[in-house]
Amino acid sequence: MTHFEIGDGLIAEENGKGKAWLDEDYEHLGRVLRRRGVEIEDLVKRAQAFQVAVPSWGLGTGGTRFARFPGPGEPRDVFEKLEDCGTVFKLVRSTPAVSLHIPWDKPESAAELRRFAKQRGLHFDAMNSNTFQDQADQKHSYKFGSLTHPDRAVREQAIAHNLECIEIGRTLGSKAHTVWIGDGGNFPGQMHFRRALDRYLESMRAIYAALPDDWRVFMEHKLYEPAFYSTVINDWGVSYHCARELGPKAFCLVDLGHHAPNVNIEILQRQQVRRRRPRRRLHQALPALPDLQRAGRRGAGRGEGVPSRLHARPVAQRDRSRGVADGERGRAAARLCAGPPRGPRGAA
Ligand SMILES: [Mn+2]
Repeated sequence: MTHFEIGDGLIAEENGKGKAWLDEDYEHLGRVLRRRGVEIEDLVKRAQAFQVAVPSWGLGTGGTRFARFPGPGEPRDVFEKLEDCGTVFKLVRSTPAVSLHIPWDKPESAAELRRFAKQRGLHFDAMNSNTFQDQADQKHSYKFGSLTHPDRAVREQAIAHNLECIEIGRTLGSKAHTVWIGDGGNFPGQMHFRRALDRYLESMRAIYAALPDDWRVFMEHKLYEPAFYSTVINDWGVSYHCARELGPKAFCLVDLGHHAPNVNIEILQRQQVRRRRPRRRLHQALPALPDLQRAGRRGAGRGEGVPSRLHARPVAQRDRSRGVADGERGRAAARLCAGPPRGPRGAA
């Protein structure tokens, strides 16, 4: 079996081709910014602090409801996926984390996987559970729901799966868990909306209780899919209500692709940040308005006291990927085009 890996030499060679232009542009931009009282190196530091986790399921061809057309060289197991994550990281320098899906990428030995990742400079971001499809060995079916299923035995199975994800994540060094459920109804009258939500909260409370103190749990809403008529966690409002009910470790996951057309997702995301952070605390911590705005943006990236995490729109429907709002994405893309990293994190 041939093994191909993009080496550091090739990357350096390709980067070298554009370096003269990059230096010229960088110097010019530095002068332009200095005229406005902004130091370019400060901006570079902040841009380099921005990091994105690559989802383990984003490295192969995604499925559609009709077919899947894999290409040559796709990773066949979780180790090959991590090798690919390592390559992505080498190329873009801003993706040191991997978001793992269980059971698709369930490791036989989480400790071994953690070592393998570490050798490539990678660590593990949020875990992701799956109660939206049946696995070969499971006792109860999720056809009619998981965490909100009327049958307690099904809910307990779904809760147990989430606890297992957290347990694997502890060994991997993860600090967060993501829950997306496909629970919903296809027809009016099929599901009792209020009781389904009650059951969701009851199940989530059991998951929340198992969460280590320094972990966070992200709840992902989705307007439709797979159910066509109603979805239990259908929008940010329901998600926010649940986060408030559960406690400070619970956050809303804002996937840019899971809203009705024309919803201004940036606004609702910022408003959620505002709701979560009382004004009093903001004023105490941040005396001046520019600082306040800056802190808000930092919070969106790192989630410090911020009730949401972003998924990027272009890959949202099937292959979920942790990402950023359009403006941020523009900046990230600009950085990808800018060649090798500069400044303090150069060798990271
Ligand atoms: Mn999503």
